[in-house]
Amino acid sequence: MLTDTAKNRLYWQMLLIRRIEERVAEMYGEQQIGGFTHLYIGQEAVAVGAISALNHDDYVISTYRDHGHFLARGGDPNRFMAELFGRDTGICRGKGGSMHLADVDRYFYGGTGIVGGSMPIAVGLALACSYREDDRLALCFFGDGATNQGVWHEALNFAKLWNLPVIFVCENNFYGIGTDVRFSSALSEVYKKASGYGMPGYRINGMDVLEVRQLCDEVVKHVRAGNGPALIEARCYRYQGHSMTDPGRYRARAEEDLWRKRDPIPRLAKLLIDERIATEERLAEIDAEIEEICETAAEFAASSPEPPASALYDYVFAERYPSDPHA
Ligand SMILES: Cc1ncc(C[n+]2csc(CCOP(=O)(O)OP(=O)(O)O)c2C)c(N)n1
Ligand SMILES: [Mg+2]
Repeated sequence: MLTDTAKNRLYWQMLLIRRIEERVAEMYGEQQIGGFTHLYIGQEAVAVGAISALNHDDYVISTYRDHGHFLARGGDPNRFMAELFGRDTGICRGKGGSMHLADVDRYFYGGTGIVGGSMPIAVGLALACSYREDDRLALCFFGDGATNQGVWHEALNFAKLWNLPVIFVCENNFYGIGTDVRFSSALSEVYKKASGYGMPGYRINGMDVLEVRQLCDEVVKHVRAGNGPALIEARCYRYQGHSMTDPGRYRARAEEDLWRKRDPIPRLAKLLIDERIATEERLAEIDAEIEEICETAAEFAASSPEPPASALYDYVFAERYPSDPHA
């Protein structure tokens, strides 16, 4: 059973992701942010529900749609926005951008532009956990499109063969760019793919943060107890196009409207009010607090310096961090 404080926290985190991404879209329009940017709006319940079930030192690995995962892991909104602006104060000193957020202090290993690329990283980290016998696990996010990549199948096979502590979380939003999952995947019910590798597979409503959290609590316990990997398919929907440059004309308007009615944020707001955990006034205050955080983040990013030209070759090789003040 979750405490009232925990439920409030889930709400707060989902709203932060929603509002900060709305700000990202605005900043992209103003050309403050360039390059590829993939919004997570609509899918917030998956990141927040799943990551909140972890310990602080479990590993989280993400895709290019990584803003929500980074923020749900407790990443700093200022350094997040500065990274998208390509500034020196960004979480990766402006060299990663939207698709390559990483925060090693929070065991958040990124952010990758390669579809399915999160899988072998997660399995490698889980192998390290197993080798060290340190009771930690890795949680790996990916999309429905990734489940047709060769590396996806290799990763599941290896993870089960070595009985590694890794949870694979598929965010099935039914599309890989403009392609409906039914046209790209021979088996579009992703959770069933787990049986091909002898691991449990679960399907959940990814628009309900409490359902995501509850299932993840159980799966985390199961995996941490040494029972090997598991696969979760969270069915969800991205409200925007694939990336900022995609007008998304391949989806029926009626379908989009249907999923908007399932929005995870008003859903939890209603529950908080019905269960007398929060009042309308308190929810309005939370909204105002978050607006302030987004405003501060945008100002921080805009007033931060660009990386110096002398930093061009930093981080090219892992052993050399010449201009890193923390080195
Ligand atoms: C190996 C590889 N192939 C193709 C691409 C181009 N690409 C970028 S996103 C994408 C769709 C992936 O869809 P999905 O896994 O469902 O994730 P979603 O975007 O829906 O979150 C493709 C094909 C890529 N980045 N990497
Ligand atoms: Mg998809």
